[in-house]
Amino acid sequence: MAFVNLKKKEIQVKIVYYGPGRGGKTTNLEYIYGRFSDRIKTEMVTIKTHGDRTLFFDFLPFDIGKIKGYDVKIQLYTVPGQVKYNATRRLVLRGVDGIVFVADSMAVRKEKNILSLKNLEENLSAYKKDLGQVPLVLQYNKRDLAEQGIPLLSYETLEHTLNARLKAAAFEASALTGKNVVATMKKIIALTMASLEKQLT
Ligand SMILES: Nc1nc2c(ncn2[C@@H]2O[C@H](COP(=O)(O)OP(=O)(O)OP(=O)(O)O)[C@@H](O)[C@H]2O)c(=O)[nH]1
Ligand SMILES: [Mg+2]
Repeated sequence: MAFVNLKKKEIQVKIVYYGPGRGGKTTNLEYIYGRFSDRIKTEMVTIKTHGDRTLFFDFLPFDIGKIKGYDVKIQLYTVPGQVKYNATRRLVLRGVDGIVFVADSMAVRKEKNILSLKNLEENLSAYKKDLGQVPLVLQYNKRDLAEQGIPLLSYETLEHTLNARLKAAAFEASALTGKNVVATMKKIIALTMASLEKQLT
């Protein structure tokens, strides 16, 4: 359940971008920040990076207005995708309300996507949460690389390997060009808010 401040009539909604290292999680948040910088009053926070690798997390907060008299504050987070940072990944998942799984479409990353999704399920189970129950959107990122002749997993293969059981909403995207980045975000916010509204009533 999201953090509800009854006194301030405010709800904090936590959405986590999860996925394998170098898949494009941070790039998603950077694109969103760039697109909506006029509406996002606070700065995007990047807690420690080494080169362009996330060592801790990224954090992007913004307001989306009122629902049932409550001010809704969306907080987007990314986890560090590198295998060795699992303790941090698990910590960032604490209190999560919705998840975007950013898969890397590159054919060479097929196994990494599968392992990362499995790791997500394991880490959620530490909080007694089931991936089938948490609002979830899959994003098949880096579709733009097809133009450079880089072998990509087809949409069908990605659906089959990652989404056969979950049957979550899925978007083909490019965090670099911005294709479907906002659509992905809008979908996860809509699913998460619908789920929270149910819990609030
Ligand atoms: N061509 C292309 N490159 C991308 C895309 N998304 C991300 N990248 C590049 O892939 C690299 C890794 O992207 P990040 O956003 O840092 O990946 P991450 O998932 O945050 O990685 P970790 O922080 O290590 O977990 C960067 O060089 C990005 O510019 C995309 O859609 N297309
Ligand atoms: Mg990152």
